Amino acid sequence: MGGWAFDDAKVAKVEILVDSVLEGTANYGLPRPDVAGTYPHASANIGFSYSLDSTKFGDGPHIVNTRVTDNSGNVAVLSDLIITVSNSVGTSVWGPNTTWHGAPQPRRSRRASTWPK
Ligand SMILES: [Ca+2]
Repeated sequence: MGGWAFDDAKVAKVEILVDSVLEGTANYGLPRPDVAGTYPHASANIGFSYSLDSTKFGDGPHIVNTRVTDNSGNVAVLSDLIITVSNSVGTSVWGPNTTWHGAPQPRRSRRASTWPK
């Protein structure tokens, strides 16, 4: 899964939560030149990606949140992303605009959020 986030100063870390529990830290700093078209003041490398191991979760709906912390310690939790896990059928499962690792389709990214100033 992936998205982007930027701050008025600097993003310190992007974390992924599943059902309100910290799952891990996303890889932040990927190039997202497309965002600059909408937000010219955004820096270039504001993308993030995270590979979520769906086998850690039971089948059914789960809530994914992205938690962004800036270098001043300010925290923002982005809006809920509902995903549906279905490990039993042996295929990767998609949430809205979300790409799981191992899925046959090319990566897509969702618009995570703009950062509140
Ligand atoms: Ca800030």
